[in-house]
Amino acid sequence: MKDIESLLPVSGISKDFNDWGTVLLKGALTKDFISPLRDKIVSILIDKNIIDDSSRKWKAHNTYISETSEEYSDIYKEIFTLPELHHLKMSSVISKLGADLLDSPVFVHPNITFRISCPVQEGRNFTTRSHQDFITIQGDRNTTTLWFPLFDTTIENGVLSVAKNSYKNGILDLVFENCGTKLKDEDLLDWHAGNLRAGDIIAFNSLTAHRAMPNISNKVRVSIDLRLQKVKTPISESAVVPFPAFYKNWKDVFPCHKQRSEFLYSTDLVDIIPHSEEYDQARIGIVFSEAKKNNIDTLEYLRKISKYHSIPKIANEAKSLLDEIESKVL
Ligand SMILES: O=C(O)CCC(=O)C(=O)O
Repeated sequence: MKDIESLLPVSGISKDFNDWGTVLLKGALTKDFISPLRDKIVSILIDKNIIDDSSRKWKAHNTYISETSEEYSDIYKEIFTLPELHHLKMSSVISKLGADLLDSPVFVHPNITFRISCPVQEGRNFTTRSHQDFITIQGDRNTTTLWFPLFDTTIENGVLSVAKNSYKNGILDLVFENCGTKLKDEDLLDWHAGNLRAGDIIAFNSLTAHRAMPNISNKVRVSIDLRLQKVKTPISESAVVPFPAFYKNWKDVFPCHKQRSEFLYSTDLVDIIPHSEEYDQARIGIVFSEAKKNNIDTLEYLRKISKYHSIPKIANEAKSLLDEIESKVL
């Protein structure tokens, strides 16, 4: 694996980004810019007993929150409604960075995402496997993610790793891997990772392969994924609504009119297109066929699909496979 620093732009941000499908933007955000959100998230995680109150260093308690737990839903909702999270996506700092990367005015996706990655434990390693975002995000292939940690993050702490030039070969094949899928030929890719400071950003194209390093430290890693794309390009209908498993619509996220007028903006600048399930079928098919062999490593993924998948037929199939394995094996 190569050092992430070799993804620092040399010929210009948009030129290198366009060429490599990823760049490192060092010190792109100031501590003042991210600390209001970071402080709020720290308080929530202390409150929920996920991190240790005394250290202020994100030291994890001996807990593991999986994305299918009730606890995760509560934390998700609490963080997703923080004004500080939505201020961030609406900031001119972000749209200026996006414009520099894509050489065009940009539309920032309303669905800003955050990740809470707990240290891995025996049998609980849900580290993000290698994948391409296009499968789930869809819309314009040049949709770009800005990924940044909210505090200094090391390789041991589970930083994100990206594969230079990997966007050039379209959609890549997947294989089954503990709890889900990974890219079949991931070992052939040109991976880059390294320690990041709070304020550093990794930008990558929606076809760029990326994965997280396992969090083998004793600290929780919290990071943001913020997506944006050139104006007047297609965007999937699913990218402009809040996470459907938790919210019916934006009014549900922001019941108060004042917040709605502050945090919701027009989608007129992009061209909304239907979301296609076609791209996700391969991934789900791989996991379902593994589940039919009673592989218990599929359990967490089946829980996720049965709980969150928007197509009832797929969610129901995941649920019945889950019940079957649990009755046979556990
Ligand atoms: O932070 C992670 O573990 C994964 C991030 C990711 O997959 C993304 O930003 O698309």
